[in-house]
Amino acid sequence: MGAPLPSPGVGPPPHEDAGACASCALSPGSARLARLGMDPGRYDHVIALAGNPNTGKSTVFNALTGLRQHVGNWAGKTVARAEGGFSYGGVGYRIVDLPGTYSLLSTSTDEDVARDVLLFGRPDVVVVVVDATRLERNLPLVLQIRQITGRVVVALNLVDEARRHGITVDTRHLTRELGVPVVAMAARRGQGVPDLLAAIAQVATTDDPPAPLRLVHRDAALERAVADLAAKVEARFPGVPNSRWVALRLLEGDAGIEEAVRNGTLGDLATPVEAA
Ligand SMILES: Nc1nc2c(ncn2[C@@H]2O[C@H](COP(=O)(O)OP(=O)(O)O)[C@@H](O)[C@H]2O)c(=O)[nH]1
Ligand SMILES: [Mg+2]
Repeated sequence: MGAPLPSPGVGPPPHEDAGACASCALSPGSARLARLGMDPGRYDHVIALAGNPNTGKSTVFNALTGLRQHVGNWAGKTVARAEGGFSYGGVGYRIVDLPGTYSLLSTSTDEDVARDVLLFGRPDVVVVVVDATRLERNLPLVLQIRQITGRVVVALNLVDEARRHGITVDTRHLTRELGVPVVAMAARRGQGVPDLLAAIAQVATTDDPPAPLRLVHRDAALERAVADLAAKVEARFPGVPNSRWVALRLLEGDAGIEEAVRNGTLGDLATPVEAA
């Protein structure tokens, strides 16, 4: 385990973005976007880009940063993350393209990296890219992430593909159900990018994000055990985010989390590192 996010506010000031989009071939709604490639300069907010494999995460990443990331370089825990930046409305964003993951309850190394960043890296916004043609397969991850944070934007991607299959998704209904913005996109064509940027800006700057969804267990004994253990985790690792989640994983016998508690690295994860 070990993939905390960089802290904001590091580096030189953001590039001036006035007029930068004259060359960026996006619709007028995104005229305040400046793609900053790998060098975002100083940034105000950190975005984590999550989602199942093949949902278009890297395509969204490239649309926002101007980079040409094909697949995230996440072959192992030590490999550098795909990171880039953009500025929007004069605000600097650093964005981290996570490896594809189906679940935060994962066992594979790649999925651990995504899980660690989402659970312990404290991103300001999590953009979850979902495949509109396979919504039922994609929603479990969205719901798991919603249990961690309310600072979520759902990028409902591949709506062009869905349309071809006669599938339409009621984004307003989904927004209501999930309690966070859902933006329809066909990222490969740049469609939906202006709406995505607006949603990211709104979620990044709100002082009052929706509360994380909280699953309360009907079994009183289990609920007590979770609360007890969560309190112990907090006492041992002060300030660790998502102690309830950690407690649940421990009760379920998650070997990775168990080891992180035993060897103390869970505490390291709670401290976002400075940017390189
Ligand atoms: N039709 C369509 N294809 C897309 C869209 N976005 C991404 N793709 C394609 O989906 C595949 C997976 O995209 P990629 O960004 O690598 O997904 P990732 O694995 O989530 O990073 C690639 O072939 C993309 O060109 C979209 O909006 N519409
Ligand atoms: Mg990718």
